Amino acid sequence: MTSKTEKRKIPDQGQPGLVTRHSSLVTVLQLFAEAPLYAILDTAVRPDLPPEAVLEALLRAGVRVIQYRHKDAFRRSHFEQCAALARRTRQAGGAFFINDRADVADLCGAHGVHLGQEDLSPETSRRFLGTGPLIGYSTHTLDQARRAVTLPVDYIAIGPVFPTTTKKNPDPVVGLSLVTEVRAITNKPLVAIGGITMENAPSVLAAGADAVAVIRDLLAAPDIEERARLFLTALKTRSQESEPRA
Ligand code: 3NM
Repeated sequence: MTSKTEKRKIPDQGQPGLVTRHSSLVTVLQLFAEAPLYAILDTAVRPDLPPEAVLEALLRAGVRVIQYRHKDAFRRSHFEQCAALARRTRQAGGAFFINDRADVADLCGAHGVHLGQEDLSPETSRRFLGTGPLIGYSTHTLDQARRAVTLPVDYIAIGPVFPTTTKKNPDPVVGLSLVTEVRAITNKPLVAIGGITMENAPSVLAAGADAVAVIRDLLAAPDIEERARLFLTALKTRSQESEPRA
């Protein structure tokens, strides 16, 4: 059996905040600059579709950062599925995250974990994962974001920006103004989430987010690949108009 220490020697998990793409290393911010759409593959939203098919559609469209969101029991089949999805995303030059659980992300060989405020803390998750894997962290207030800036996390999420029907018991809507306020306090990659649609997504980047995280407006589309392409076209047009962030 491979020990944890040996596993840490795998080159693509050996440096903090970096993602292996073919033979080169890129940061999550570079992936967002290429494709500012963070797709969340929520297993409860499209139980009719195999996650493998959804992932392929997203990768074909050019999405580079994908999260697997599974709020029910994580069975052996989910581990096997996520290990395969992580490998496939890595091959395509992207980054694959698992929600909530650093241990599960580690076991699946994911690029990282996305943590909520109620999950194992970023500090403890970092201690468990070591320096290589990426950690994303959800925040819902300016105070939480201020604290997140000081934590060993690779990106900060802020939301819900707009009302959402996807998350159970969402926090109060924060609006575009909080995206701008959080942008002002950090250079960490900033992801906005909650009720984001193709129509309102450009305004979210304009408010200061590096990427928009989307579930329903992507997954509920009759053609997910086409929807993701349209999203990216709308977002790239917007980001080309603005100055790159220092
Ligand atoms: N987290 P949709 S809002 C998973 O505010 C999640 O942290 C949120 O789904 C937060 O794009 C949310 O369908 C749901 O609104 C996002």
